[in-house]
Amino acid sequence: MMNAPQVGVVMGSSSDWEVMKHAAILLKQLGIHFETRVVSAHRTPDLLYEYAASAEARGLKAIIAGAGGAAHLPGMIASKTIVPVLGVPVPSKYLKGMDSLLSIVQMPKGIPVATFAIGEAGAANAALFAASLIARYDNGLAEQLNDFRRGQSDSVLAMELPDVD
Ligand code: RP5
Repeated sequence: MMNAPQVGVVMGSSSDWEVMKHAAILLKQLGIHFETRVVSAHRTPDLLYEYAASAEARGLKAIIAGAGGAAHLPGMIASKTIVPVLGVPVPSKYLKGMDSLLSIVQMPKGIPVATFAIGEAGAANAALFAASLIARYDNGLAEQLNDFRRGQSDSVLAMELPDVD
């Protein structure tokens, strides 16, 4: 079980990967074991139920779920598991992800989905949030997160602005 995934990164289509890979990149950077899957709420509903229903027993600590359009994937996964679901609205062609955002964030009372920003920032922040959840019980990871924050601060402190002509 040493290398069992702690975080699931799921998305409605491989076309979501360009956004969702930013969650995977950060999880990898932090040394968190994760798995990636395409699970479509409306095109593979049986797979969705199986994935969500088995998540807790498989040891997942968080599920990052990204989808675009009528983005019911995060909410439907949350309906079948008490593992925390972190929803990432993927930008859509016509409504630019506003549809995805509202579909994910407006969960009716009783089944929560934590909702992140539209696009890459949301995917990256969902990974950092999953790391924060796990770090409550993992001192090594907590230290890594603090290092990450320090690195960010250092890079901003080192920023220089151009002179005016
Ligand atoms: C959603 O429909 C997916 O999450 C994706 O964002 C969107 C388009 O899917 P594809 O037509 O690219 O497979 O289910």
